[in-house]
Amino acid sequence: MNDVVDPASYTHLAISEHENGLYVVTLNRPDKRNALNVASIEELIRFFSGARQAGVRAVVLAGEGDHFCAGLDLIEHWKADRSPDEFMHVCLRWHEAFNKMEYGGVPVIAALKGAVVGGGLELASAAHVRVMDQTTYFALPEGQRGIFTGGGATIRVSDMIGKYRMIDMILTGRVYKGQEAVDLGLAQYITEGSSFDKAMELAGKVAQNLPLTNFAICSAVSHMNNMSGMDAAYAEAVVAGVVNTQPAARARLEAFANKTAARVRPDN
Ligand code: 1HE
Repeated sequence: MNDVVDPASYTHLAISEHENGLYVVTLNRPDKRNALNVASIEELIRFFSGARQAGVRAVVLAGEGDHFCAGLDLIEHWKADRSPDEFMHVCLRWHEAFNKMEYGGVPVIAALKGAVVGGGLELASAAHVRVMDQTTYFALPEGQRGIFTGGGATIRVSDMIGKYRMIDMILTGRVYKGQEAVDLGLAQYITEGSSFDKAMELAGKVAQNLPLTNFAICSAVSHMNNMSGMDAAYAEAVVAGVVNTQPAARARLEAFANKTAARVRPDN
């Protein structure tokens, strides 16, 4: 077994393999509401850096217990009494982890419940798809804690809901939940029942796509969003040149031509 997907090599993450290269990665510090300590971030970096090469085709990212993630491990941070330079490097490791998720080319579907707050929201925002349930709530309590976001909220949360809503969240501690959170873009799906079950269903579908196609979707779109329109159009043409001519796509195109492939219907 590739080391990267060996559950025994993780302490703060639980890793389980399901069919078709689907993996569930679970934050596994429920006693601490899955707060992100330094060691958890290092484990996320390790998994997401090697996932594609280890044959992972889709990931459901979940949290053990009632809450997805309570953000930065405030107790560890308080006890460490870090210097500015030390905390800058902590944040750079967070960016390393979350960039590996967003740009790594393996689809990540977050199954959200309970608190998705502070760094927990930053983590969720690095996933490609977010599924919430009726217990899920989103907040940026940094303002109240006397600190600031350091795991990419200024980029990804602003991108999801707009700069001024993000500023309001961190300034006033505003909480979003329910359908309003979906309407704003904090999640793409809300479930009556388990967000995990829905995330698994979506991941199962996604894992059937060709890996190179998923790589493009879960890497190129983010890169292109960082480019000028002209450069993004050029890069899109290059990526489509590679992806749309891949040998594995020919069988799918042929099935469409032969009328054996599923058609796109309103109830798909
Ligand atoms: C923690 C953390 C944590 C819980 N760091 N230990 N994030 C926050 O400001 C959110 C802080 N947490 C909470 O508001 C609440 O804990 C929850 C709403 C998430 C859950 O409430 P509850 O009543 O279920 O649990 P609890 O009793 O508050 O906490 C249970 C234990 O988890 C307790 O530890 P214990 O050893 O005393 O049992 C808590 O100390 C521990 N715990 N949350 C450390 N966050 C890169 S910059 C990012 C900046 C941020 O992320 S700021 C946002 C931080």
